[in-house]
Amino acid sequence: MGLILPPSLSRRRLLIGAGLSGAGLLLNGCGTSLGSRRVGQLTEPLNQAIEQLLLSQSPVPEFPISAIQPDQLLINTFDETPQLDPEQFRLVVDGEVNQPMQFSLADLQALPFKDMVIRHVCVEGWAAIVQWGGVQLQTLAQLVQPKAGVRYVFFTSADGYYESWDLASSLHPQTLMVYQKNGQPLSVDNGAPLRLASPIKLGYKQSKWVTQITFMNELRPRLGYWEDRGYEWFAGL
Ligand SMILES: Nc1nc2c(c(=O)[nH]1)N[C@H]1C(S)=C(S)[C@@H](COP(=O)(O)O)O[C@H]1N2
Ligand SMILES: [Mo]
Repeated sequence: MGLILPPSLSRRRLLIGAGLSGAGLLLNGCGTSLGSRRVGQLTEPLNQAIEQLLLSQSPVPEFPISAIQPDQLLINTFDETPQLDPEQFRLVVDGEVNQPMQFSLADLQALPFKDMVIRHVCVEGWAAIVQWGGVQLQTLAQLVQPKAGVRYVFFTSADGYYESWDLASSLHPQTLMVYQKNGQPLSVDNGAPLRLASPIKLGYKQSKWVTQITFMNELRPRLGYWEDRGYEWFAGL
């Protein structure tokens, strides 16, 4: 199944907006650095509250490639590691949106690519400088068009893990859904096919094996796997 686009947003328009030819995109779906382009240039305006958020957030300073610490990122998984077939994988993006969609890995790789070198910080007392590569969550939001009342985003993972984030943090320019780590395809242990990565939240907010992203007006009843066991919900860095 291909990328389902809303009627107002043809694939052609998306490609033109992203500055790519269709052929170039098919041959080289990732690796083109279009991350600096404002999402507003990509499609039509979102609702006003979201436009406001996109304009108000400035990026956290990143590290040079030479600062990456490939051996410092420890695997931290609460239970069994799920094995997802990347060919069958679909990311569902739904909830309080005008246009629920689902994305194959190829669909995600055809969207504008962004990478970043940031510090991952686990509350258990370790940290690692990592390069992550994928798609901005704000790009996905742009496609599904959250309704005016949306304030939270809920992430469902294949291992039973779950997380919720405030909308502003979710739409931060460095909050990414990633399929690459340190320039390589993401490993299963690190969350393949798709995980969250962001420099503005602690490690436990960064869900691995994400299969569903749901835009919501209300937060409760479930906050997050660790939050429901006493950890802080906002978990900002
Ligand atoms: N689905 C899922 N996501 C998860 C976890 C998990 O157990 N399951 N652990 C979290 C914690 S506490 C951390 S520190 C990071 C670790 O990511 P890594 O294993 O790729 O280093 O993943 C986070 N995301
Ligand atoms: Mo963690």
